[in-house]
Amino acid sequence: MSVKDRKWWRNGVVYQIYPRSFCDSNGDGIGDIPGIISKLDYLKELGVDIIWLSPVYASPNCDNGYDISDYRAIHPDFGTMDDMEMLIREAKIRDIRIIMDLVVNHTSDEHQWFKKAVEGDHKYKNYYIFKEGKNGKLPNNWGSFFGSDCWEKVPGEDNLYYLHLFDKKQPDLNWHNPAVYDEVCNILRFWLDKGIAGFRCDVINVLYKNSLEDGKKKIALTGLEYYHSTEGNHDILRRLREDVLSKYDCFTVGETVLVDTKMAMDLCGSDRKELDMVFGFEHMECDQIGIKWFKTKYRPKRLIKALDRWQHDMEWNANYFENHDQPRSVSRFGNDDEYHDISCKMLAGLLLSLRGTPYIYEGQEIGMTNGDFKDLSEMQDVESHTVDGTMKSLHFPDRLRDKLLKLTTRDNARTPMQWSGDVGAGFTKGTPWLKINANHAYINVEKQLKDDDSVLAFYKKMIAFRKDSETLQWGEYERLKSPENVYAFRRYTDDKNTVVICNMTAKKQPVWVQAVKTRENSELVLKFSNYLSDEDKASSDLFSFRPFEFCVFEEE
Ligand code: TEU
Ligand code: CA
Repeated sequence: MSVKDRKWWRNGVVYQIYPRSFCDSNGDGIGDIPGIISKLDYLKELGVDIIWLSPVYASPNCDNGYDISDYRAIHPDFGTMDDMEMLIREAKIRDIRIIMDLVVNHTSDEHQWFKKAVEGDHKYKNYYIFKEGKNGKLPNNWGSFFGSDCWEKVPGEDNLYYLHLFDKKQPDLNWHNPAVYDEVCNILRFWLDKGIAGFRCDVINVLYKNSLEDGKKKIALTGLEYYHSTEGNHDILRRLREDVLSKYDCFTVGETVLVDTKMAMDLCGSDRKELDMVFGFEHMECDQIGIKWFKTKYRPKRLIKALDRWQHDMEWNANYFENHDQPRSVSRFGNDDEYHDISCKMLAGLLLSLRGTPYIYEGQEIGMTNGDFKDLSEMQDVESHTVDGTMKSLHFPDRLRDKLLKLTTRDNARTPMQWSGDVGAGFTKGTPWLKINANHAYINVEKQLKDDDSVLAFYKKMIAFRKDSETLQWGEYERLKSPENVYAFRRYTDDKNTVVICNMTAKKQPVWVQAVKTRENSELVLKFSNYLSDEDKASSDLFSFRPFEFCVFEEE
């Protein structure tokens, strides 16, 4: 499928900032907006066009800002509204746009709407989903995304509960109520008028619940069939676009949980007029059994298969290997030991060669690894603590519980950004809110800025290479034949053909490169690679791909 419309958000490189962990300007241990402003030049240098800012709104922080108590206020930990306006201005001066997180499946239980609702105010009661328990039990058998049930008793009531698909401090909004729709339209306008260039829309395909019946029993997310990508949800997305978003030069990327490519196309195909692109999760599931807390051995061919399916089926992709909910990609799909740098570079090359908008998560550009937590006591993630409780109640052996938590905790991605090798990692002069990884001593920005062969330098070069390449930015995609754990594909336009080959393993892999050219009298010429010495390779037919080798060829 081809996209004719060359929008800025299609060839832009996006960088996700998790504000708490990015840069602390005042020594309270928490990253903040002035800290972000101080790093804009760094981002510009890297080649970033768009920043996705995770929530900076007022919040009691039970889920680090994904529990919003005021959509129009900045959390004092992060700064003031003046700081936010300054950030938008300073970014604009550098030609960087900012998108914000839109979290409207739920609010915080400390939002004034919810407070008024539980005080009995009729108007606001209809903003949320309340239901009576039945026969001394919860209103239904649904399960939450954080691995618990999803009903909490309303304080002061005998038998009245509210629905929360996430934490109990995140009550779900009632999207059957037109007043909720109007509130959200106004919130969108408020930020768009301030110069925000779009939104990353949190769990945006579970807003509209068809009914509150008991669901078919499953190990996790019982009840999903009643609220997952419902017709009512599609309708909301279409109306938000028509009524508000289409009036601005902005875009939306939906975080759409549990969708296959068919459902994803229904959410962001250009004919649908709903979202502009979505984050799929299939490639994130390639090392798990059923649900995300059960990890299995990573096999590259599963990752390749998922990536290929999305590349092939989607009109346009939002490509990512990391975000604030996922373990670090080098610890997961690469090698965070012997082949650290080279595997990071291969993943960078791959990410920036795929068809779609690339999203880089803070720290990914220097190859930050999973956290080095001793045990749960060093983790802050509300999900990890809830899941731990559930595993305990199911009598999981201690060692297994500990192992699964370390592999899956979202704190793996949330450890403070490693700016330098100093105490505090150049992130803070105070005590960091979450433990800094000890490897900041040798994995850090300061060191990599001085090294032409660093992961950071490679990201810079690869971004620049992509920006120079018509095919990588706009070309079509086709998978090519290759050994099982080697990912080979071409990106092409009518007159240009670019071949990308990634060895996804730590073993050598033989590949007949010239066998995949499209014309008889042509040759595939090596243009870019993550290894320094490639002379021996440039003209040979049988390439022996070294561990995690990544190469781009042009057909000439
Ligand atoms: O995450 C939604 C979500 O379902 C998952 O992708 C997430 O990994 C979660 O852990 C479920 O297993 C979004 C946000 O990205 C996440 O940080 C929030 O906690 C969540 O929504 C609730 O707002
Ligand atoms: Ca701070």
